[in-house]
Amino acid sequence: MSAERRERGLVIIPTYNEKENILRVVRGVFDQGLPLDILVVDDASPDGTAAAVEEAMVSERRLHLLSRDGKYGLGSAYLDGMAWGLERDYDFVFEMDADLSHDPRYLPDLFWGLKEADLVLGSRYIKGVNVVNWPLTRLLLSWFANLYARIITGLPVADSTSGFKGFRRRTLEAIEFGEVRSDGYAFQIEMTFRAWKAGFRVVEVPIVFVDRRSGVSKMSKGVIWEAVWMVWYLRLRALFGRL
Ligand SMILES: Nc1nc2c(ncn2[C@@H]2O[C@H](COP(=O)(O)OP(=O)(O)O)[C@@H](O)[C@H]2O)c(=O)[nH]1
Ligand SMILES: [Mg+2]
Repeated sequence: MSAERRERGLVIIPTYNEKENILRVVRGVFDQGLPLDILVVDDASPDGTAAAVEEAMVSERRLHLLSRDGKYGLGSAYLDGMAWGLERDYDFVFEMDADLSHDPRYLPDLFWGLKEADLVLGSRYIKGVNVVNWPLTRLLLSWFANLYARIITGLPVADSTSGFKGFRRRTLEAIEFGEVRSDGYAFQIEMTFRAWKAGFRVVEVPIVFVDRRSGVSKMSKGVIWEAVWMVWYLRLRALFGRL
């Protein structure tokens, strides 16, 4: 690899029924003027999200689509997308929601953050609380979930459940995808925990998270319980040197 080669990134956007949002996010990402491609990982959305993406791909070479034949969950969508990215020569891989909760204008902060770090988290809780339009109950749940995860796992970050983040290639290469157990919010905690335990440098940059205006949440109550148990699993595995 030559030293002059410009580093490139892949933004993975998982979708399930995001037809109303996806092309706006795609546009917002490309508008940042960064050397980024996008991979949409769609789980056979009944609303035709994949068809909308395919149509846009005709005039946009940097847009890619991975179509899966059923709804297999967010964590597995990301892992499939990450494997796709690692098979190609991307230096950075980003995670981003399709519902405009993650404003593309923060991508430069994540992107440039990766020049210094191995994992950069877009964090809602480092400069106060930066969440817009969530009911108080959901905000409290998220905030306490982060406190709980921090206490149980020791992971020194303010927002371990954030799904807006970027990995350096070597960080992902060090994680054994077949060992990753979780799928919802716990997936975010688990990936960050594994990277941190492997000795990678994790940095947080502030973002403001805005709840979706179109479409509905795809997260079930089950993903909360998954996270409650998963942090103990991670702590115990790490304690016995199995991570
Ligand atoms: N491919 C895929 N994407 C999913 C799945 N579940 C959620 N998503 C996407 O993951 C992102 C976050 O989900 P969302 O419903 O907004 O979760 P919330 O913000 O926590 O309510 C969105 O882009 C969803 O379309 C899934 O099973 N498969
Ligand atoms: Mg959302």
